Amino acid sequence: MDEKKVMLSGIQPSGDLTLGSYLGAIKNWGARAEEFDCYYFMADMHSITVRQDPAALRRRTLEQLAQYIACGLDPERNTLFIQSHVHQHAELGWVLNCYTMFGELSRMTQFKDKSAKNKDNINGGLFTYPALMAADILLYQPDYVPVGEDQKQHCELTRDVAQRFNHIYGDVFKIPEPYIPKVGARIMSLSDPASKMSKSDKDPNGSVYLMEKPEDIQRKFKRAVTDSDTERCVRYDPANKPGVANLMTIYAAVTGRTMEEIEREFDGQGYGVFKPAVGEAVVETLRPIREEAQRILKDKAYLESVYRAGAEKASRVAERTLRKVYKKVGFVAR
Ligand code: ATP
Ligand code: LTN
Repeated sequence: MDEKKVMLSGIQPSGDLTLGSYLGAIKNWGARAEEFDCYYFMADMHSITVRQDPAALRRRTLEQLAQYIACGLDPERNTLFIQSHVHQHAELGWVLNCYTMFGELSRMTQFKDKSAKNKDNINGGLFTYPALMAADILLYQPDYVPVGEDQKQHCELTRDVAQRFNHIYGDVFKIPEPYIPKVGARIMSLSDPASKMSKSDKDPNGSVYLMEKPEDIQRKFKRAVTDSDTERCVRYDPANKPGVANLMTIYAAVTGRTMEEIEREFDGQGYGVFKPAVGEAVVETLRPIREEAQRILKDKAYLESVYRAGAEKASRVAERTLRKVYKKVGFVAR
């Protein structure tokens, strides 16, 4: 029997991946392939909770797969798949909808944020999204779900739903833990350090994208909002200097240095030296990822072979859990 622990995560192909998605989530995924049995997917079914252009969604789903591989996820060691290819997600999603409470869903901050941003399309899917996310996770019985801090609430709801189900029917689901990085769990916008860096941000200067050209990345860092205090020194003080703290967090995450080391490195130097240094470190981190993703993206046959094999493996695993659930709730076996 396979004793390896299981890890699983997904990202919606609703926009181009950002430095936030990389530092908060993907960076943690590849590193663990030896130790864990890993499943990573493109959450295309989640994406349509917000209206998408069909051609753009298709293109971004494949681009995202190329970027996963370029970030170090070897398809030989990780199961990479497209959510809509594995029909068990929708099926378990429906069942779990019936075990997720209206009150719980009403408290989700992502629902509140997204419904405020999409006032003309507050659809049922946007509301019940966490039940589908719980299904995404619980189908694979994972031990850990590596995500950024904004997804902690959804992971906690997943645990509550799994515990509720287990309480009624016995041990069907493993109770998973969110796996949130110590540095980089919440990268903020470069133009507004009070809001999260996000792929659907309307302000193009707030987010840095994995596929962006080095000169554009550098320009965004040079223009990054720092703080209006008179001190103008590089010191980690998130409450009073959120812009500088965010840049320090990014620098720490890409260089592996501590906040004290960074303060020492830039001691006596102003933001005019610090900001381009952060930009340069990010450019050098993303350069190999961008180049590799561009190369992989040209090979459509390879990408197809990866997502087909991924869906086959994922489907086999997911089916085992789904069968158990169907039996427990009282569906007649076919
Ligand atoms: P959208 O704008 O479409 O809602 P997003 O950019 O907010 O998307 P995703 O890219 O879907 O978020 O998130 C993918 C993963 O990256 C999740 O695990 C999420 O927690 C993490 N993540 C996203 N943005 C950040 C961020 N700014 N800092 C740290 N982690 C992040
Ligand atoms: N909700 C996540 C994407 C997501 C996910 C998942 C993450 C969908 N299903 C399962 C981890 C596990 C987001 O919006 N970033």
